[in-house]
Amino acid sequence: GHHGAVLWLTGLSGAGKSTIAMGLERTLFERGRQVYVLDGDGVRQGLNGDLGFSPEDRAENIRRVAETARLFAEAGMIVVTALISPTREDRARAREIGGAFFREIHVAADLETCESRDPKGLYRRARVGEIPDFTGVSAPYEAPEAAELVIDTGALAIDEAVAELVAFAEATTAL
Ligand code: GGZ
Repeated sequence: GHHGAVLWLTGLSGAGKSTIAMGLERTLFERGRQVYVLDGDGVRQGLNGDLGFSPEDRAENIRRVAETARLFAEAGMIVVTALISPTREDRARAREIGGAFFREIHVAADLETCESRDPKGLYRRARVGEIPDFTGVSAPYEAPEAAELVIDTGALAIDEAVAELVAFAEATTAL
């Protein structure tokens, strides 16, 4: 059989969290698994539409997504979250909420790589002061020290990164 999980992706803006989360969702769906992606960008349009990017608001964003993810995981789904979740403290709280379902996955690309990609032009705008408190530029990102999985999206192609995540998800949710 199979059981639920919370696969908690953390990493800088532009590291590829959403892209590989969607790749995982597609692959697992094709294999008949129940999988759902909770994307920071998406939940900030609805459930967390009242929250900004202060440390307090990020903490609340992360807490709500962790609680939501846990509900889905309890129902047997594989939940993939894609939030920057920049502080160790906030991720430790998410881990507590997720309990045995929780797996931390560092989507690791260094700042230089993410900034050179800059798919939405946000780094450029952050550098000229148009976006305050931007993670990696004017707000901190604390890399995980003991993630269950590190995916080097600076070096891997998208399909290779997705394959690593798929293998991890299959292994961690098989009974
Ligand atoms: C970081 C920001 C900011 C600031 C807007 N800092 O790459 P994106 O654009 O599409 O995704 C990022 C998203 C980050 O939201 P999260 O919910 O993942 O963040 S956290 O876990 O810290 O709560 C980015 C965009 O929102 N964005 N302003 N100041 N990212």
